[in-house]
Amino acid sequence: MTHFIKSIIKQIILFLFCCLGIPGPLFTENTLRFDIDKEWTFRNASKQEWFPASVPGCVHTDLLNNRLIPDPFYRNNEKAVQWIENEDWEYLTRFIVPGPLLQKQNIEISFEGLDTYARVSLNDTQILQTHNMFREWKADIKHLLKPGENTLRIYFRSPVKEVEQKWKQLGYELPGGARVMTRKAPYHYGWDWGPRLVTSGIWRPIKITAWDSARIESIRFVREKSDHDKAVISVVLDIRSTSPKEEDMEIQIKTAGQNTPPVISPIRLSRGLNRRQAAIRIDKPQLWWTHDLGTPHLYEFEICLKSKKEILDEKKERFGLRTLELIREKDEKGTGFYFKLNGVPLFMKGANYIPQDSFPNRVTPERSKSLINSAKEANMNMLRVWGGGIYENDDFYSFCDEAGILIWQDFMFACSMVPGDSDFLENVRQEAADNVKRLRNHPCIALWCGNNESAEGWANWGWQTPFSPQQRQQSGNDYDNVFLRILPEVVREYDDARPYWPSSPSFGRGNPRSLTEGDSHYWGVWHDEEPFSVLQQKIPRFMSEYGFQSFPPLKTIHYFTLPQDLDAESDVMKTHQKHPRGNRLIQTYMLRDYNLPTDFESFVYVSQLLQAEGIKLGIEAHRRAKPYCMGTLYWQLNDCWPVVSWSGMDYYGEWKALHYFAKKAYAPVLVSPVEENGRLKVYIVSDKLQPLQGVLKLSLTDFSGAVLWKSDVSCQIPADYPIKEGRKSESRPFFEIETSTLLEGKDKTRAVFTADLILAGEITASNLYYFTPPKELKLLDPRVRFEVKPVPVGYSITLSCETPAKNVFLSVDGVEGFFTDNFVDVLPGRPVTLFFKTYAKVADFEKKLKAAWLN
Ligand code: BMA
Repeated sequence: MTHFIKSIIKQIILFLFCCLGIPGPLFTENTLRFDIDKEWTFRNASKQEWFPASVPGCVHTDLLNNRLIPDPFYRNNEKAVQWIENEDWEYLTRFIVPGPLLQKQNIEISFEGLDTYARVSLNDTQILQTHNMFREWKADIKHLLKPGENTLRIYFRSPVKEVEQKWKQLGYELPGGARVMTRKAPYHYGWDWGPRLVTSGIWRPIKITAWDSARIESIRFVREKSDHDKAVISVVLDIRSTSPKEEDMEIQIKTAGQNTPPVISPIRLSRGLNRRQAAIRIDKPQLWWTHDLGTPHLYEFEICLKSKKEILDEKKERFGLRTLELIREKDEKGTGFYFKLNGVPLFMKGANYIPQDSFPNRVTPERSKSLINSAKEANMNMLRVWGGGIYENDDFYSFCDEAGILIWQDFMFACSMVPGDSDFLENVRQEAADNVKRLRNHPCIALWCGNNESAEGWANWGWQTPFSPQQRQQSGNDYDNVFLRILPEVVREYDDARPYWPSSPSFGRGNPRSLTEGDSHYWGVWHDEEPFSVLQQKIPRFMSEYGFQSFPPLKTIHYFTLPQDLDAESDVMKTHQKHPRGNRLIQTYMLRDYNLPTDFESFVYVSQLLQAEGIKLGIEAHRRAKPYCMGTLYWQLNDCWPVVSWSGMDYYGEWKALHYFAKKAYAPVLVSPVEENGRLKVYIVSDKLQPLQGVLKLSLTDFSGAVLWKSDVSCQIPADYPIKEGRKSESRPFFEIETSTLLEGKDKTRAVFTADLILAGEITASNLYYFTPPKELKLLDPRVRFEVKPVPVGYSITLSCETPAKNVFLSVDGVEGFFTDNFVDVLPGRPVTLFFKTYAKVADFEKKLKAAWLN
């Protein structure tokens, strides 16, 4: 049976269903909602044949599902699918709306995401022309919708061809290239970690909403006041009324899980948009905290619009009670930059987030949830949603609300300047308003930031060189219009409680102010080949980017390669390495610290260690510099396809060595040994709000496990930021010694320093310190022993050894599961127990368990 006949039969069934007057599951009483997500077909606009399509979706995934293109992520296929961006694509569906919906006075269609240049027609009448992937587009369709079959047709013009003319007319080349003419995810055009896959399509849902007389258009919560005993929240509603005359109605607000009666507030509405508000009182309020400081408590409200006891519209929304301030106070060294959550200064620990897929429609809520859980698991309390991607789906922010993770939210501009014509500016204003309104009730959002690295590029990267003075002036003005005028205006208008920050970083590298004020991106390590140790010297107020690449796990590489591709320099591997000097930089750094691996598998493994050790060094330096430095977000948390990149987790969510290392380096209490001016110092950095008392157990052992030196230091660790005094505690060393005294008469290539912090009788934090780079260590065959035991959800594995086994990497082929720790150093007399969590029953687990370590 052809797709078309199947579709007709389904439509007939739906029609009969509706004639019987049985309301479908998508209906509330008075405001009716209907998703147009079925029976879609699509075609290349220059061809005849139609194929089934998914909505939400995109051209690439539809072509892939119909087996019309090979998987763009596999081997070199990216190159083979480039033609898609030059074509026009057409989507079509036929649908029947339920009878009751047609009876409503108002019927509106809304498109939550059309990517990008689309002409939308309903029953052969054009209803919209769209030109921004990030906006929500709406049209009144009451006069067009009919009983029986309706036809919705969306014609997408090639986003690349669309701007060719305009780009030429501009007369000068804006940094960023022609993509800057289009309000579409910048990373679709390729990035130094991402393929060029310029797709088109209906990437978010399409809905019809029908109602009589009035409906709630938007909701905003404003925290009026909150103390220990009570909080007052204003609920500000934008209600659209279409009644010709004034009408008396009421707003009713119930707080879920509270025994208090609902708040009822009478209102009078006139035709058009009405802003009305009601106040809710909460006794003994619970605040929203990041997960490291407390519970991310969320209140859920049911908000109803009623007319004469009839419910006209109802919505559920959540809100977290919290204050969040960006504090920038002048001090003797410059100007501080830190966040205060509920009055508590908070050191931000996290990473930069990019879209999880080149095709964002493929990202399920489960994938987002698991990614955010991984961030939380690694003790991160902030992610930066980077400006070259997308404003994420609502569920992404809901998961962050629940997980207690803050979001630094960029507007979607990255590494480019902008055009300045009035259409473009208006388009940007609408985009910002749509997204600020959509996201402002999420407590997780800490700040709105104008762009990524555009100010830095303009000041530092020679962008102005080819410009005439006039063009320079023009481009500078256009930048100011968007980032210093329009975006802050939108934030002020719709979300004035949140800070706006024009650009990340605030000052480019090389500008001394980048280290004394604002946020900073430090890329001297990597781009300029500076040693990792420079991260210990160039300490800014808030490090919002720094990073180093590694290869993804071999398992992931196997998904996109054939055996003959397993070489860093093969064509296929080079397609999956987007930084022009990437492999060379990895190798240069690797040679400094490691023996160059002789096979590809070891190269992959060592690349991960190199990255993890480098970033660990940076994280620890930033944390030791608290409160001068108050945040560290490395580049980057995740990937959008399988690739060699700066990520700590790959496209499949697999943890690289970096994510395991970050988890330890971000732990609430950190023990950090470091050599400074010939002295070995052991810092303790605590993010706990309570004082701690413990013992620091320090020892120096040789590679046979013999103790060469040891010392116990009792420690009174002050509470981080005692709230009452309102001051910030400094991190400081709790122990120090001349390195030469410690090592006197000992072989530093066969010695390791161990620092364990014992709190309440348990090792709460520990760290190891070696005195030479790994390549100089005299590592022998460690004779690792594995003791494996089944536990309720998986296996426990205890590793022990005779001489140090450095960075033991465990893997299990073909079994879904997760190691709670990995890449660990096992020392003689210091066994390590970790878990492989799996629901699978694994026959012969021990035989399947593989281990590798450094030699
Ligand atoms: C930063 C980011 C990205 C880039 C990364 C690695 O500048 O903002 O633009 O992918 O560096 O080069």
